[in-house]
Amino acid sequence: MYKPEMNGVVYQIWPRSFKDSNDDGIGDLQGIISKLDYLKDLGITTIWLCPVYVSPNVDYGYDVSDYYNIQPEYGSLSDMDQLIQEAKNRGIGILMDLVANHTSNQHPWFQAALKDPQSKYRDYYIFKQGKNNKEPNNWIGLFGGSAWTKSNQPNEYVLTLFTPNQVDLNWENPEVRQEIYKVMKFWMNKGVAGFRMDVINIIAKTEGHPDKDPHKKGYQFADDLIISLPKSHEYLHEMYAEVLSKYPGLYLGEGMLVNPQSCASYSGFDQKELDMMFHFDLVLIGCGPLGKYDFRKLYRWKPQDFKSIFYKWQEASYKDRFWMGNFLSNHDNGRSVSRFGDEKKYRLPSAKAFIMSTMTAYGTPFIYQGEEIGMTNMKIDEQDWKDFEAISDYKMLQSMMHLPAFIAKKIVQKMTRDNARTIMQWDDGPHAGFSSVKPWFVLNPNHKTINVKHDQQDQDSILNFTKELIAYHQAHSVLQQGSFASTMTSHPQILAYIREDEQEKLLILINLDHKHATFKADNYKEMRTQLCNYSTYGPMVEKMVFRPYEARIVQLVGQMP
Ligand code: TEU
Ligand code: CA
Repeated sequence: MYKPEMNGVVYQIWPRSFKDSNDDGIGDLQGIISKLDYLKDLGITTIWLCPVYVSPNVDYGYDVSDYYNIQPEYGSLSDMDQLIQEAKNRGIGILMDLVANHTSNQHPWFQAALKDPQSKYRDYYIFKQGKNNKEPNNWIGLFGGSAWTKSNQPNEYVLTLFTPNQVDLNWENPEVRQEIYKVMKFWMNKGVAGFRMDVINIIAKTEGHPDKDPHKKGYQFADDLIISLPKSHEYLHEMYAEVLSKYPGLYLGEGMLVNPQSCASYSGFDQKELDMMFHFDLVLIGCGPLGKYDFRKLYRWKPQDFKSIFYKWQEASYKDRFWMGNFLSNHDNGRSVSRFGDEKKYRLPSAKAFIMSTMTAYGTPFIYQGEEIGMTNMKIDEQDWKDFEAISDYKMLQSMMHLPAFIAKKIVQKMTRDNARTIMQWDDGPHAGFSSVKPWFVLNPNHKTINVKHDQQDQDSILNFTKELIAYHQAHSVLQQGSFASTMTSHPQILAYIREDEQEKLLILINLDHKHATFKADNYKEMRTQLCNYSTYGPMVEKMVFRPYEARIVQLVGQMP
């Protein structure tokens, strides 16, 4: 269903690396509060706050051991109350991250299940007898290895689709569902503006957990045995009835391996489930079907590949009336300027160009911390790696894919989630203004030149262009709820599309390449450039050459006779 909050601009914060307020080298809630004026000035309307619940931090907060309290290193419940209030005072809503597919194995529910096999909490999780002295089935874990972890009973396992420390909740159990709804109401009553829901489309698993392709050797991806099952919709309809319909807010779902059809049922306007979904087809561009560490396509892609994915999702969501959150980087995927643009010669125009694609697309735009200043990936030394997925896949690439270590390392350094978790670069100081002590994680040496303070003082900076884009998006409803139509679809480099409503018609033109691009404009009476990512630019004329990564928002006035 349409909600005004969907017209906003969301800024994603991964708290551990955002801003440290008490000089322990770790980002925290007071640090975020100290940056709310910066975010207000940027023009964002909503913050998606990655998990800050109590957690052993095996997966940095996505392994929750207490949904009702704040991880002490991030602060306290009263800090959270203050953040919610201070943000509200600035017209900014806070979305919490609902991690409901699994809990940490340190959660009291799981600890009780281990202690007493008769405990009611055993049915909160998916315990299963092994088969022929092996795991109950052949499912692969999403971070490598088996999807099952031995419990404390002989020949018994528990489902752990992610790390072995993240135990999948049994959503079949109505008590589990009620527990999650209770958590949601607790935080909504505290004034949060809604939730981003972690891997929400895999909360249902096929009855009996059968093998996937039993004739195949080795572990197999459970795929259609866990992805977007009909029961997941039953659960979300119940969640809608019990929580979402009673607590006005913004509810977005992260969907693993979703497609336009499944998203139409998760975030379709009339579905009574979620307000929007994320897909990962763009951030996984150039990867094989098994995700970011499937290197078999050598991570190669062309502008046309980006265009076809972009058009596929934009046309489907507009035509079939479902809503998406548009993003090009987040805490799980590399920095967008490194992943899609050119972090060296054309860092400025390319960072701006890709932010423009997000800001002008049909759906709600998301900016990830640091994306607004064009922060880049960083070649992180192995001894500094923190990302469980990367460390686990580094071993898998060598053991299962038989890659030599140096190749596996190159792949990890390119795709690791750590790239997105380097310390936020506020200024050129020794710890980039993040803290006055050595931060918990690596800081990109390029913070000397790539930082907020520098960008605030440079009219032509990525930060100032992002600010302009956000202001333009917020001032032009055509970019919020206007129609979407692809155009120039066969052009090899330029991503072009039209957004239109009763007030105006905009043509967005983005050269996705580091090479010049020529094109012939359609026969419009007048084309007025509204925004361009190059500080100097000529007028729009019929036949034009676009510079590397040149991007424009053009207002179209009247058709030629
Ligand atoms: O991520 C799971 C997931 O679907 C992503 O890893 C996605 O496959 C990837 O971004 C594609 O490149 C969610 C959280 O975002 C992640 O941080 C957690 O580690 C994971 O769930 C388990 O909670
Ligand atoms: Ca701190």
